[in-house]
Amino acid sequence: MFSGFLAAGILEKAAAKGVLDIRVHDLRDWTDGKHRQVDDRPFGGGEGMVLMPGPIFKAVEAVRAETEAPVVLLSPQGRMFDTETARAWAVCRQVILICGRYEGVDERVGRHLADAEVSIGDYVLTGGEPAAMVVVDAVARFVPGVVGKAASVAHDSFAEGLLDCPHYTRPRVFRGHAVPEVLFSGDHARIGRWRRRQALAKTAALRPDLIGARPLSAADRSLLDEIRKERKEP
Ligand code: 6GU
Repeated sequence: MFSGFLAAGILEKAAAKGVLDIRVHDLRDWTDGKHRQVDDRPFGGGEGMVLMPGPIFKAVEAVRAETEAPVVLLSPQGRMFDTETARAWAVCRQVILICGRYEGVDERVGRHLADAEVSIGDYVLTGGEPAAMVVVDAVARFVPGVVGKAASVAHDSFAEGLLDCPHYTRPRVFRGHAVPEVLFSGDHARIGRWRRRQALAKTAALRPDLIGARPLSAADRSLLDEIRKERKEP
């Protein structure tokens, strides 16, 4: 599942440059017995199988190279993964991600091995692997040297707590839809204000929760007031 993800694009280039080193481990390498069993039936009965703690503890103990490396269990029961968490993990020399599978993971993994339990959204995946790829990608963007221009990370959606402003390229008119005139004005201060206003308007319309989440500058507050008046809202 991971080979295509790691063999293309920005992550592959980062690995080739030596700024990123993503390793994938198979829990079955830490099992005993010829069946290399990683799961068993749930105590108390019920549907499905549960990942046993033994192979997971052994695997983490074997791959841990930094005593302070955060150990993260990926599960739909976790705290929501966000940009702040991505930034925090990007400065760690090692992060260990455990992918849950089947009906679940023995509770002792979350309680006594993992430092954090993290979910990528309110939906259930068949396993933690796609979630691990999401987390790896989001964290990698904050690792110095991974994204070409540090400025492109600094201005992305959520970097400043707002959704990103719209972007346009050629052609100037596409199927009758024209690019906003301001972008051809050559007035970079005006373009900057327009972009900020667009970002604020989009965030207020689609993600009002983000607007309340952090303090806004006086300039942002007056832009928001304008936007709200135009939308005839209180
Ligand atoms: Cl981290 N794992 C699984 N299995 N499902 C999820 C998830 C994680 N985050 C959201 N849904």
